Amino acid sequence: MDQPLVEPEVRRSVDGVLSTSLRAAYAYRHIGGVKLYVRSYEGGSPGPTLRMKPGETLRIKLINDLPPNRDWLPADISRPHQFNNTNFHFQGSHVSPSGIADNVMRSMAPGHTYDIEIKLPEDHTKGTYWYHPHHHGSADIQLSSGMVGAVIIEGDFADVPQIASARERMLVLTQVVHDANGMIEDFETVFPETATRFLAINGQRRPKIEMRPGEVQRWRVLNAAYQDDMLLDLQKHDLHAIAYDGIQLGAMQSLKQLLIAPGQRADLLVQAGSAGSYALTAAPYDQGHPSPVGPLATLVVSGTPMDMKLPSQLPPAPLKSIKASEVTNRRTVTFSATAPEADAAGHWREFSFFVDGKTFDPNRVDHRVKLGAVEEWTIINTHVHDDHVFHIHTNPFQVVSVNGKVLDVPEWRDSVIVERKGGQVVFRSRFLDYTGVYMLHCHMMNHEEMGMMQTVEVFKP
Ligand SMILES: [Cu+2]
Repeated sequence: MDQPLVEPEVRRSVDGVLSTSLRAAYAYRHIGGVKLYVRSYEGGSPGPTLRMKPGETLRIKLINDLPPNRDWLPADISRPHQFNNTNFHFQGSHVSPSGIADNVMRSMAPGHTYDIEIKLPEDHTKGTYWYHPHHHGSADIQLSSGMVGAVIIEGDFADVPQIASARERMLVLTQVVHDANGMIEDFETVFPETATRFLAINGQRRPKIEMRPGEVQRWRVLNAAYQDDMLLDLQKHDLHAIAYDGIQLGAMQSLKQLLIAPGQRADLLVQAGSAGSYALTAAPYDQGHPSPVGPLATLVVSGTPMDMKLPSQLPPAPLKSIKASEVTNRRTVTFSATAPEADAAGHWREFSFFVDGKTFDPNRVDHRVKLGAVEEWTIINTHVHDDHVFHIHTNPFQVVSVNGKVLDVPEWRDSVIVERKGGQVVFRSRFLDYTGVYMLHCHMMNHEEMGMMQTVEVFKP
């Protein structure tokens, strides 16, 4: 504890291509006085941060060095299984979901090596994205083990001197869980809503973030936690959001606290106050069960003051707002669950999680969307006990209303909280560039693993 924050290793593109390997294997990791032996990328957690630009290609050789699976495929595939299968998802990217690109239908078996090639379009939004495994059956166990990493698509805010000159920090937030042996070998280790032992940033427990008085830093915050929301609070400091989910905001939002759901990103400007130590914490938040709380880091402000300023305005948001008159089709998606009376204290086998009343079936197409469509979707959560986090691949969406209340400024996202007891989120999305099959799901990985996921097929009519 109180060690300086260490940022993940950075791997960059060269001549338009980011070519790298990513090895999935067990590794020993020391964190906050605990020794873990868990599935990892490149022997650590988080994995390397990938930095590239729009128009470039990401080429990964994914080496699955995990041991063979020793269990068979269960009759019900929404029972966690075969924890050593993996694959690769580039979350938030607007790229092909097919072939060897951002295709989460692929199965990467232990003992084998796989090529991944993802081409970013020239006009891709720039900001903070991330990657993680997405194999149904094992994704939850692998994420909760720390198999997560950031992707930075460079070039946003280049014309805003107050942001361009700010020191950048990559902050990857995770929930640390493990069994008595420092391992994660059973779904029971991750499922109870109270399973979290402590929270971590960049695989460190309560590191120290240093700033000078008056200094402005840009914090790229990624909630890579496998299950829960975090309500971020920086003692005596405001958090100034400039982008969500890798998409620039048109105006800075200054917040006392930031609620960030699993899967979401927030780019924040922080201006250090006077010399002193300030706690960055996850404050209490009720998401149906209490979200995990506790210290994340300590901001230590010291040294010669710096004369820096927050920007007075931001450039226009990069994606064009979708007007109601553009909408060509509407649909509704309902999240629901059955839970025992004891809810959070219940055993995972007592729960079921559904989208539109069904658990996930990779051989079924749940939504067919015409290429070129502009759609308005209403997401409803009828589950009484829990908020859920709607996430969809390939195309971001613009949230226009939450619980019946129209947002003053519609918000682009790829993941959004849908509150319990009938909470509703309405968004609009364009399906213009890519055909193929991809996923929508709850980004609380315990729920996704137990079936709260659907397929979407975009087809050329
Ligand atoms: Cu959920």
